Amino acid sequence: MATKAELIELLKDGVINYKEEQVKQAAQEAVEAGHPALEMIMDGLAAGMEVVGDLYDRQEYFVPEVLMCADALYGGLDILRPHVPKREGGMVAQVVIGSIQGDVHDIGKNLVKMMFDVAGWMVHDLGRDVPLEKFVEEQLRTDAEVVAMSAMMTTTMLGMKKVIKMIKEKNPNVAIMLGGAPVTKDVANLFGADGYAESAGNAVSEGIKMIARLRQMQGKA
Ligand code: B12
Repeated sequence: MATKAELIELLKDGVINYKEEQVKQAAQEAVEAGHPALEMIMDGLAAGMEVVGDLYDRQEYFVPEVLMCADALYGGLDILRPHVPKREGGMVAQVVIGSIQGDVHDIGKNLVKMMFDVAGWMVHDLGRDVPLEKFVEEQLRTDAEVVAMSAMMTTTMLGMKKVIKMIKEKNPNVAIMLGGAPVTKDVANLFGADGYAESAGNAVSEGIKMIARLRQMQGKA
């Protein structure tokens, strides 16, 4: 029986070297041994995908390899995700989330979605390559307090500025959060967003802070 550290390494290595079966087996073993699923996801699967990003940037990997790595990651995520415990007594809030129009990158967005979900939020996931107006429509339909958008390309991130303008025109009482590799705190401020988080790990705490500010402004604090 492999140790927790060995399983994390197997998950990471399996994503990097697109060994989907290895990832699934390690994920299953981690579940059976009762290891914390969230740690397995973040330190194993997500950490592996970060290495894949570097390999792609260095042109050692190309699109086909990256797609196989993503398949391996999702293979493990499907097994581990149901075992991440939901936090009890968290803030009850709603978030609309999606990857912006033109952008099919959704791995990071799905990790952020998972963090909101396990924190007890009601998550409305629009998926990827989401038309700009869809964010506005979904916010109005659900009356969600938070809209979270992900962009992984410098070209697509410009769409987020348009969405912010459209949403604020229709409903100023919404907190909008941005994220994704090319997005920085400065970009988020420049686009008129209410929040920004660098990683899935701090997205929920940023969301809670945004809602607190929103409620304070509305005199509901
Ligand atoms: C995986 C990947 C793909 C996969 C996507 C699979 C999928 N289902 O997502 C595939 C192969 C399909 C792909 C395609 C393309 N890709 Co690509 N891809 C990547 C790669 C290698 C890794 C991205 C990733 O998943 N990282 C791992 C996750 C865990 O990290 P993350 O996404 O950054 O997310 C974290 C944070 O950013 C944050 N976060 C993310 N979203 C959000 C949202 C909120 C609200 C918050 C708070 C936080 C947050 O939290 C996450 C977890 O901590 C990057 C390289 C890189 N170094 O990032 C290129 C990269 C993003 N791709 C790039 C490009 C150019 C493309 C293509 C145009 C390539 C092509 N020639 O066809 C196409 C574009 C297709 C399209 N229209 O979108 C460029 C973008 C360049 C730019 N700056 O504009 C990059 C940077 C590579 C490069 N250096 O050139 N790609």
